[in-house]
Amino acid sequence: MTGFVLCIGVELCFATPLGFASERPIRVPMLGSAPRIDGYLEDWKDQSFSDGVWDIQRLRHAPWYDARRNRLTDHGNEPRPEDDLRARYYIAWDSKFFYFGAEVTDNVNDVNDPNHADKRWYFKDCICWFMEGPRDRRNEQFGQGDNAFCFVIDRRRPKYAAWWRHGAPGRQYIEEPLPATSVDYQIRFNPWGRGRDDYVLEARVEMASTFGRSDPDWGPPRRGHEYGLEIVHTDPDGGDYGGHFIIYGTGDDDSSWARMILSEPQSPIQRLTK
Ligand SMILES: [Ca+2]
Ligand SMILES: [Ca+2]
Ligand SMILES: [Ca+2]
Ligand SMILES: [Ca+2]
Repeated sequence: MTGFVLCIGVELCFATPLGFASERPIRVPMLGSAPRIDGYLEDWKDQSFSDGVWDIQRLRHAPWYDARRNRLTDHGNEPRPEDDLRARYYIAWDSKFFYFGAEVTDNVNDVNDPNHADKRWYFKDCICWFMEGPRDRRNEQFGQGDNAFCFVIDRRRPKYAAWWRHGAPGRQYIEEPLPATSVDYQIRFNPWGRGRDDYVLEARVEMASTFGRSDPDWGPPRRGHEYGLEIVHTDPDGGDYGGHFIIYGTGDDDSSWARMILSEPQSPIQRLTK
């Protein structure tokens, strides 16, 4: 007997086609005090959710890995794959905002897109948090409740560098800059003094003016609320479409995104004396 025969009702069949979306959920801690958005994560990263360093070798063993979509490109004279792109990602929440952080090793900063359009963040160095809130069991592609908060790693901070792809009731793929009043972010380059194109990204996005617009069912955040989460990190490094990490999901289908639960505050890891 196969697993498909055991599907009871439409919702279960939708919820489990990819296997990993129903794995142990990501529990994202609430912050007790609001961070300063200054490009330094030390004021909150130990209280946030992070599951360590991601590089292409680790991705290769993740359940959602697909070599066509999780990829790096070779332009000649490349460093080791892990020095082409690797990162730690951080996420937390409070009563008004989601907080996003990343510490990134990248060999080349590339934000020049030969066919630039404001919405083409995925042809530039960019980190994008895909989130559905509230999470439901419908397969949607940037429909109601789906939001992508994208940060192009551009020293010039153009208006399109903080981008919002989202849905709304009856609408998909609305593309616009994040409203200036909804977002705050900082990028700090060469944070460790070993590579001029390494960077730290620190950002916050207001929930009510984003999730509240994409889904009338959204309500102010409470512990236990369930969201969907995927991270897309792009790294063209010259040329057109280039390197991609896709973490916790397989792309735009929100039913593939990980379950994420708003959770209680978390104390930093304590090290023992022996
Ligand atoms: Ca900070
Ligand atoms: Ca790179
Ligand atoms: Ca890059
Ligand atoms: Ca959905």
